[in-house]
Amino acid sequence: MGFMYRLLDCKMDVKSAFYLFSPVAGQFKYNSPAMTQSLEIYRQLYRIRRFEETVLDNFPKGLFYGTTHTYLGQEANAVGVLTHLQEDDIVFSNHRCHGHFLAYGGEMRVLFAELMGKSTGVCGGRGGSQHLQWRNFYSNGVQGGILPVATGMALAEKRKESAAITIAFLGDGTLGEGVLYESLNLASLWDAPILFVVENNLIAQTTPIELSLAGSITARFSAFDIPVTELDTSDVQEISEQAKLLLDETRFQGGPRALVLHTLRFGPHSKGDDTRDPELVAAFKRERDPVAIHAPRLDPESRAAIEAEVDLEVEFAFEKAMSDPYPEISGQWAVVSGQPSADVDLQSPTSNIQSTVLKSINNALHQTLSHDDRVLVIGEDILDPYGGAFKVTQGLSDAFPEQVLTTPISEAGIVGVAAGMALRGLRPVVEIMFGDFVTLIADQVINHVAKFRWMYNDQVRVPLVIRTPMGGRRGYGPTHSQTLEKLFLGVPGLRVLAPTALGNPGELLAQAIADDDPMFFVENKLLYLQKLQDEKSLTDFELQELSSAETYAPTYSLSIRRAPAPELTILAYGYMAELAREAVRQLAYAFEIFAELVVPTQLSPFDNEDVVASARRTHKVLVVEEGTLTLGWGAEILARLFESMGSELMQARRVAAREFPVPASGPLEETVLPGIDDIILSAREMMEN
Ligand SMILES: Cc1ncc(C[n+]2csc(CCOP(=O)(O)OP(=O)(O)O)c2C)c(N)n1
Repeated sequence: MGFMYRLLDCKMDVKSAFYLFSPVAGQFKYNSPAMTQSLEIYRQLYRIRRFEETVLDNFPKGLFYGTTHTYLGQEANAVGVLTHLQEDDIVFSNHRCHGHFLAYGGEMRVLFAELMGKSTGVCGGRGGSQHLQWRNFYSNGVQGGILPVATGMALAEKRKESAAITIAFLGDGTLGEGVLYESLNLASLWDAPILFVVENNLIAQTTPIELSLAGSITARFSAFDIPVTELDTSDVQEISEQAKLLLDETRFQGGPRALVLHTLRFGPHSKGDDTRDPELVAAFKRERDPVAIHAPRLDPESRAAIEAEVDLEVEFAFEKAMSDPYPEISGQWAVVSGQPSADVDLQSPTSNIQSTVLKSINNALHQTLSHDDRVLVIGEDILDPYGGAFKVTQGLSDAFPEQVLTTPISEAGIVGVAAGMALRGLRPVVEIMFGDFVTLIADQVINHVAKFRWMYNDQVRVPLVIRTPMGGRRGYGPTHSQTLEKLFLGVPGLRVLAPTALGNPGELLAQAIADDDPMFFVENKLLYLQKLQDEKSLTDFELQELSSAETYAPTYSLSIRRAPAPELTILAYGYMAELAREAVRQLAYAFEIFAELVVPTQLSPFDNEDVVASARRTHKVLVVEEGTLTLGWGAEILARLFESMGSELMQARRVAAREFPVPASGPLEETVLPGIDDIILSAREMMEN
């Protein structure tokens, strides 16, 4: 069957939609459906060409923000592959995304507007050239990071039993990123319906492939048992033909596929940064121009008509975008105070005071898994009978084998995959075995998970929870004992929660799972076996739940029963709140120093009000944390208190870990980590001053 006839099979919903709404639609008289396809393909190639030329021509005029990575010379790849898309299929693109976006069916005007930073842009001017989201099209500008996310999307669609498949684009330079290989492993292990398209243009920014790539490109995919096809052409027909076969295989047989396209970049990497010999680039243009290769297949009249129409479309789109307004930002970003999603049937996990923090969290996972099949628990070694390194997931995989997924040791890959699943409507809960390994997920959390909602102009949600045990005092040594949540405090779009033994930690987790925004849920290891505390069990204390912030994450206040009014505010979270409670008790009974202990369960974004209210009563604040002192949570809180209270805050101090890696030896660890005595000493010194 010839190429033209194969094309007849393809459904082009997105593009036909574009065509219907195009300002130049309906002006053609087509001879046959095959000819229609050929013309349409030329239109797509030429649209990308003209769009990108216009961008490069106008950049020096200062009309666009940031930078651009044009798709000149590579047009046949996007058009050849995406011509076979079905309506629900997903495309995840990279920094060089304009061609993919236009071939997906995106309008020129919104893309110009996005580059110009206008409110009518694809993402309202928030994303710019590299960060686009429209329908099932996504792009991000961090090399490699998109690949687990795209894999997760494919897996989500598979789980939902939709027919949608995912296509992810990457360049040859991105073959150097480790997270790609985590993604290929997961995609192959879990049979993700995804096509990886490598566009090998022989150069990454200014680094030629000889300096960046060892070994074979195709062998990289074969090593993971991913069938791979290689093409060295700029002919859209050849690419389209192969892509159709691979996409059909992915769609109907399942599992990942790879297409390696050897291609050539005609323009600079971004704007004025082409380090290649101009003669070489000129030769590329002479010999491998996708537009020139396809053009002779059209009769000259139709071709001229298409070109005239596209030229008009470019002009019209550019002018419209130029006259569009700029966006504005007003107020705070809403994720400061999260609320559980309305479409989640939130069953409050029961809290039993005989229970421990661990049982409470485990119980919440049981209940959410049983009530909502969108909830998945994903992590390393979490299956029964082992049930996770700290046993938090014990019993889950026996009860919900389909919803509990054990993974390879691939922290970034797991979080990326879960992010993709969350973007497509699932509610994954990822366990990172030790909090120390969150360093490996930083790119996923900071550049993907936390950014997606805002960067994509509020068009998406990422209901993802990342749980992890943090902290020392178990003798695990420098890489298994740290308190690293400060790395994620103040990341816009991410909420950091830390349960304590107070109240119902399981309920806090259930609410986090029901929330539409991403959560980082920090569980201190030493809290796991602590009994839950309530007013009855805390015989010495009055316990109050403060509720000035509009969030389900409570802040607690503890003060000694029937004691004089507190003269000092102590602020602590997680396991440090347990130590601080004992310190408050001893301060009262041994030294007649009365303190109010304030215990937040939401660390970031942090709502000051409850602490300020307490500090206005005591004028003295001591902040306790298990992480290192410098630039920590306590520094931020005290800065905020000074900003709100000025000289009304008479004394402020921090108790935190000393600036060492956490040692394994017990006595050394005790010296480095803050303890009850440190809190008492600081409190006494403050009161003596
Ligand atoms: C993680 C990361 N490192 C570096 C960059 C800067 N950067 C942007 S594009 C690029 C080259 C990418 O090369 P390749 O994957 O071959 O794609 P191409 O630009 O050739 O399309 C680099 C280094 C980035 N965006 N992300």
